[in-house]
Amino acid sequence: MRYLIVGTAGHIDHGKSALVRALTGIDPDRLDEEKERGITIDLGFAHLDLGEGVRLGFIDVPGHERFVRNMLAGVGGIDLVVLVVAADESIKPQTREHFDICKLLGIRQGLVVITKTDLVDQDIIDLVRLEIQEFVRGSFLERAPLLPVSAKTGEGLELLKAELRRLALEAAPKPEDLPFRLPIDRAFVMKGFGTVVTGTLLSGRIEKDSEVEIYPVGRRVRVRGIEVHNAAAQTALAGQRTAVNLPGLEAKEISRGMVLAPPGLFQPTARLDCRLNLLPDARPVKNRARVHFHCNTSETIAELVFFDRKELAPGSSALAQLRLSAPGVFMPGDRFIIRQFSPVTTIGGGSVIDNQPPPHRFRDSSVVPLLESLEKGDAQARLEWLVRQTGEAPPSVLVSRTGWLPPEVLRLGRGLAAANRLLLLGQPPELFVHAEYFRDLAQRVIEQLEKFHAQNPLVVGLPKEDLRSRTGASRSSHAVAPSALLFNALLQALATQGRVDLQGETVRLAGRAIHLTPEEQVAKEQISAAFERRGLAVPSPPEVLAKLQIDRLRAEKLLQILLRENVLCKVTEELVFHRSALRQLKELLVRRRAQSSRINVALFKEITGLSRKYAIPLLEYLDRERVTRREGDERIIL
Ligand SMILES: Nc1nc2c(ncn2[C@@H]2O[C@H](COP(=O)(O)OP(=O)(O)O)[C@@H](O)[C@H]2O)c(=O)[nH]1
Ligand SMILES: [Mg+2]
Repeated sequence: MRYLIVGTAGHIDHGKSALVRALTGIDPDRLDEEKERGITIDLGFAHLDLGEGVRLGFIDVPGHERFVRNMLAGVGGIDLVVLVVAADESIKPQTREHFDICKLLGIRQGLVVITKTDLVDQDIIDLVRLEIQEFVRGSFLERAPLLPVSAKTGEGLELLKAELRRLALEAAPKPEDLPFRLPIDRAFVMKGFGTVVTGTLLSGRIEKDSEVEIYPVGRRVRVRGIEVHNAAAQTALAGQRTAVNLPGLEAKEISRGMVLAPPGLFQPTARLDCRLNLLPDARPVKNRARVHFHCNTSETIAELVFFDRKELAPGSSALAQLRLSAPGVFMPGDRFIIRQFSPVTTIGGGSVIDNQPPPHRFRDSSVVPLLESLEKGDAQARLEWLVRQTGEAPPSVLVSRTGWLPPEVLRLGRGLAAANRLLLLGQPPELFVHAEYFRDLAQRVIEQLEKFHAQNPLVVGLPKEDLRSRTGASRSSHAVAPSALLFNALLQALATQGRVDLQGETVRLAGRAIHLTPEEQVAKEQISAAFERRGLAVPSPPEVLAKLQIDRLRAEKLLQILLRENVLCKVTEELVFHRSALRQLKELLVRRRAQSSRINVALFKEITGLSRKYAIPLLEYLDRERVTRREGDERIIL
């Protein structure tokens, strides 16, 4: 079964709605106001079974220039366009605007219908035919069928159906192997039934009873029912006109432009890097111009920022960033339309290249070529480019940035890993890392360590976390520290290569030892001696350091070295003892145990000759060292 969406296009009153009704038997003008005034205001829907496995959904659009924004909400999902031109009026302004929109949206197939042929003579029809041929020259409709019909007499309708069937069988089907995406074009409440949303399913499939998320508001709901072309269904497939019943929602929570998609899979964004094409008859567009942005069924205001120019000339094309005033879910490849801010006319359109661009340095000359490679590359090249752009990325981010299913992202990632372009860290892969970034980071780690050792000859190494924050990304335009997962893998790799030594949380260059100057050597011995000489009644460290010939900072470092070498031992923040004094104290207690295994503070003070200031911290130290164990006011010597 082939499901395709046919959209009408053309000037008001040229017979679009009448044609849909004549073909399908369904009146697409469903609103009371539309029926009363005889004009189409909002989108209308109908469907037609053409046999041979072809089912068409029709989206009838309003032709009035005031309702182009409604037209834009419908035209995003169409596969085939029926450009309608009335025989008695020929080409009019919205014929042009609608056709421009179809071209900008990259619609590839369709046909032209000359309607109301019953109102004119054959030579007028021939004249209109010539005008249309001129009008579509060089476009995707250049070689398309051009069919005269009358919705009133039915003349030409059978031929039109045959051509639609032929085109439908030729058309490329919408992708089913992507996550589902249903841009909402209508939301309403049905009494006793709850909220219903409708749209054209752009990709994937929606199952009844499955959970969906409403983007960008983040509401999650279970699908209670599905209708495809007005018949209840278990599943809706890509390309089908779909109605979804969502229980427990207020109609006002949901509106045109929101998107139904798998829960948690996508990330709404308000910034898009894109290719932008300006229509030949538009006015030049300045950098930072505000425009109306229409994509799928959504509409918002956007600011245009160019990378390489101050202004875009009519008829030309450029890369640009769009900054949206409201976030939405957009995928690379999505087509959009821009309309001038005021007066509102269609001036251009384009396609999304990057839906989550990192902050660029806008004058950075590498941005444009990189975006161009992302625009042109195949799936694997694009995935690699996205990872390269930020250096590292979890698969979930890549799903959201590509719009592909997680297994597909993983499959392509594994291919790139096999080609040594990426590293996949974690099991199952939690992180994709670009191989060049990994090498750059390794280089930076070594450089940072060299710099650190040069500046701190008296320190063994750098704490891991400090080193990580000093190793910001060099590839990307913004310096972000590598993630802990990546950084640990990096250090492991460097350790395996014998380039760094890891000692707990400290990292140093392999083989790097501390080199003391003769002056420092002397000072170090003086510190050690100063503590040793005083036994347990030690001086305070600042007092010792103040007496040295070298500067305070280096003296502090020497003290640290002595502590690390276990020559000195820190018992509290203020009290540092020489190892030998502590050893003697322990021996004293062991001897004491021969007499009695119990000792209290007073006795401890007596046998050591120490004041309370030293006695209490030392006893607590002995407890920690399991030389003694506290029991009430006393201690047991163990
Ligand atoms: N005589 C004649 N009138 C038509 C034909 N198609 C549409 N009309 C009339 O033209 C008017 C506009 O038609 P409608 O379908 O609403 O145009 P739309 O604005 O393009 O949707 C209506 O009064 C229709 O009855 C046709 O083939 N022959
Ligand atoms: Mg109409």
